[in-house]
Amino acid sequence: MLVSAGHAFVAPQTYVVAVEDMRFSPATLKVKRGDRIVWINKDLFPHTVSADNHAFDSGSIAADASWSYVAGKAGTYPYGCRFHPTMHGSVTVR
Ligand SMILES: [Cu+2]
Repeated sequence: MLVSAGHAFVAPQTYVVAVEDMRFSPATLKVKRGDRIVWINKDLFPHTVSADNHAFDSGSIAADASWSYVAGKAGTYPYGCRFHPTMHGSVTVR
């Protein structure tokens, strides 16, 4: 176990968000800076993962494909799918 200045070092984690049935699941996610988030498109048509403030944008994710992003600046990032305006999610970075 790595210890730095008396604080336990917490290794970056990977979180998976399924994109399925026109939904992001889980729709809300809390992560730490440096954590990786992987969106996996389980639908039969493309989706995007596009932050409202343009902090990240996957572009088109084909069926059965995935896209990942490493969380940067702290904050809350609502996002959606540019192809389907009813799809919404949110990532909070601590
Ligand atoms: Cu979509």
